[in-house]
Amino acid sequence: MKITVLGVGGMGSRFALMLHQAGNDVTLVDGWQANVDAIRANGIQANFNGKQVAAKMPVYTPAEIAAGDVQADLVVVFLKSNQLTTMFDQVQSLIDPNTYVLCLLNGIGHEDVLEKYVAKDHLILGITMWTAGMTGPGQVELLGDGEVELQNFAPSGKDFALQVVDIFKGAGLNPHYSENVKYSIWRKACVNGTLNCLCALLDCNIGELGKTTPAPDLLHTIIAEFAAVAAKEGIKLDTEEVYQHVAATFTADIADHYPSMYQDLNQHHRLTEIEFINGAVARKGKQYGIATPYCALLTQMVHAKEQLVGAK
Ligand code: NAD
Ligand code: AOT
Repeated sequence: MKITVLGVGGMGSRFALMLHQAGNDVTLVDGWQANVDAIRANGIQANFNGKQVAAKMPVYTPAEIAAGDVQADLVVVFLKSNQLTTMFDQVQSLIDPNTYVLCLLNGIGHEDVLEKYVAKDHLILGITMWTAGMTGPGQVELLGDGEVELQNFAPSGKDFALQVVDIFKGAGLNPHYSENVKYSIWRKACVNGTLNCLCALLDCNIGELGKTTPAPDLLHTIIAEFAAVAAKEGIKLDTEEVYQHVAATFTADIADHYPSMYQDLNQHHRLTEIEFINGAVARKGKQYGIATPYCALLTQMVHAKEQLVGAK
């Protein structure tokens, strides 16, 4: 299977590296020229659980994709939510009627964007508990372990989704076939809707957040808002199970992790995915007549901080 990783930041580098190390045919596409140049010169360079590794794979810019004839059986997307439309507009030639697209991005509603570029029966959705961080162009830190949950968006995509599960298993990515990926996506959105914005605003990592006395109440209240909105979309979140799932990260290996929104806002002064996480819940809450004051406030606070740090 020819695999293309679209978006070779922290997570794209992790998945590309692990799939490549397992012997798969992996091609990279990225829109950050300095990153493409560094990967072309030195490969993806990673601190992989304390061991320095480097791996070279073919790498292209979106303009090179538009001008060439690179094709993929599977496109694994690891862009930021706010980059999806711009990038897919540029790389449409990568996706022919046989190409499947797998989206493991954090956030809610990415299928609405992706359906414009790939047929529903070639769309695979999911979430991942792996983490990653960029330390410079072509350089990433890949610490700890994680897992993946995925499912075909339309019933006819199941055989291909199961093939992806097998390939990911071979690469040590700990995949599980999800029987209800929408539930998985909302459950993961609760992880990001609590940890990402709170760590970014409070300037701390997950473990430090967990040691503060307001943390349990903050988590419960935010998760309750996500659950009330999800219920309107037919997803019944088990709020206590979700709370335990999020709170478990406070003392797990992942406690030292600075969530991607912290990395974007506090380290790299980049715009965040808040509109696709708490912002999406606040918008949907308004639409359904459900009060979501914490999500609305957190969204505004993150936007205020984006402006204060001059995020781009
Ligand atoms: P990332 O920001 O590292 O990379 C995404 C894209 O942004 C890549 O194309 C990258 O080249 C580009 N980029 C990165 N830094 C840039 C810079 N300084 N200037 C210009 N372009 C730059 O994103 P990520 O952390 O890999 O996240 C991808 C998706 O996975 C997101 O939806 C995220 O929420 C999700 N996710 C992230 C983590 C994590 O630990 N990082 C964990 C689970 C899920
Ligand atoms: C994370 N982190 O999803 C992953 O950084 O965006 C992120 C992210 C798994 C468990 C806890 C946090």
